[in-house]
Amino acid sequence: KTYNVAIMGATGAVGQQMKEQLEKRNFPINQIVFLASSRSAGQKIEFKGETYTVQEAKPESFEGIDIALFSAGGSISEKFAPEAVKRGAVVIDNTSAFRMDKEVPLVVPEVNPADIAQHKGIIANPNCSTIQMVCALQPLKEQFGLNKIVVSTYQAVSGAGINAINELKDQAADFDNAPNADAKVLPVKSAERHYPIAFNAIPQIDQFTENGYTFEEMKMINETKKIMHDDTLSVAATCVRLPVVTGHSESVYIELEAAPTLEEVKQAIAEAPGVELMDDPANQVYPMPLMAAGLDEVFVGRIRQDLDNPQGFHLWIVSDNLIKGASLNSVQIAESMIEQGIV
Ligand code: A2P
Ligand code: 11C
Repeated sequence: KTYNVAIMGATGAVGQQMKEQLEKRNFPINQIVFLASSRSAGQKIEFKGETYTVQEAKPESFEGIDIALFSAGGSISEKFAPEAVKRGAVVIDNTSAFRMDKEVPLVVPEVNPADIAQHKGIIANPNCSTIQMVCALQPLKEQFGLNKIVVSTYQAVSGAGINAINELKDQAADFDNAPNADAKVLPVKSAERHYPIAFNAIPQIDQFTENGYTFEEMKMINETKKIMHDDTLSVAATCVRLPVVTGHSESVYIELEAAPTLEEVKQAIAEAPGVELMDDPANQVYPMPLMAAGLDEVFVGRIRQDLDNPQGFHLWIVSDNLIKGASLNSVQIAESMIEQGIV
C-alpha cells in the first residue's frame, strides 16, 4: 500500500529534512504535497527526481491526504491540524501545540510505540532535546529503574529555524564586533531583547514561564514524564543555546533505582535501538555535534558513575536535532503506524 503525504512547512529547516527522510527511507508514497506560506508558494522542490511546486497551505490542501507531517510553528498547527484531521488525514505534529493534550499521544517509537494506537487524528512529535534524552535513558529505566534526571543542554541554532542559522553565520563573520553584533532572532524572536549568539552562550531557549524555567526547560520536564509514563520521575533542566549550527548536546545526571556497574550501564546503552555508544576516553572518543550532524543515531559517551552515589551516573548525549530530534522521529512514527496497521 502507498500513501498520500503532505509536508506542512516544507521550506523550513525541519520540513526540508522531512523530505530528505521520506526519500532516504523510501517511504511508500503515492502522492506528495509540499505546503508553506504564500511567501514561498511557487518555489520548486526536487523529490525523487521529480520537480514539485510549493503550494500555499489552505484547509482544502489536505483533501485526500493520508498522512500530514507538520512543522510550520505552533499557531499554524493549531489552525490547520484540525482541518487536516477533518478531511481524514492523520497529523504528525512536530510543534508543541498539542503535545501535552491528554487526547494526543506523544511518541518516540523506540520508547512508547504502543501509544500511537490511542490517537484521535493527531500524534505529537516531542521536542528535539527531549527525544534524544529519552532514547538514551529508556533502556536504563527498563533495566535499572529511573528516579531522577538533571540535564543541562548545549543546543544548536537550527532548533530556532533557518533565520537563526543565518543570524549565526552573519555574526560569525565579524569576530571583532562580537559583543555588538546585530541580533534580531535569538534567544527568541518574540522577546524584547536579543543577544548575539556567535562566540556566546545564551541561557534562554524560548520565553520564560512564571516559575522561572523557560518553556524549553518545561517541555523537557513535562514531555519526558509523559513519554516515559512516569509522573513521579524527578526531572530538572537548564537549556542553553550555543553557536553550533546543528546537533544538540546534553550533559545528563541520572539516579537509578538499582546500583549497576559502569559496564552494565554501557552495555544497556550499546544495545538500545537507535542509540550508539561512543565512549573511549583513553582514545579521546566521545560524541560531538560536528560529527553527529547529518546522522540518524543518538550518540552517548563520557559515561561515568557518580563518585558519591553508586546509583548516580553522568552521560553526554548528542544527536542531530533536525533528524532524530524532528524529521526522522516524525517519519518513524508514520512507519510505526503502518507497521501496527493503524493507517
Ligand atoms: P515559508 O517559507 O513560506 O515562510 P523555519 O522554522 O525553518 O523558519 O521554517 C518555518 C516553516 O513554516 C517554513 O516552511 C514556513 O514557510 C512555514 N510557515 C510559516 N508560516 C506559515 C503559514 N502561515 N502557513 C504555512 N506555512 C508557514
Ligand atoms: C530549539 N528545541 O532547539 C527547540 C526547537 O517545541 O519543537 C523545537 C521547539 C519545539 O530551539
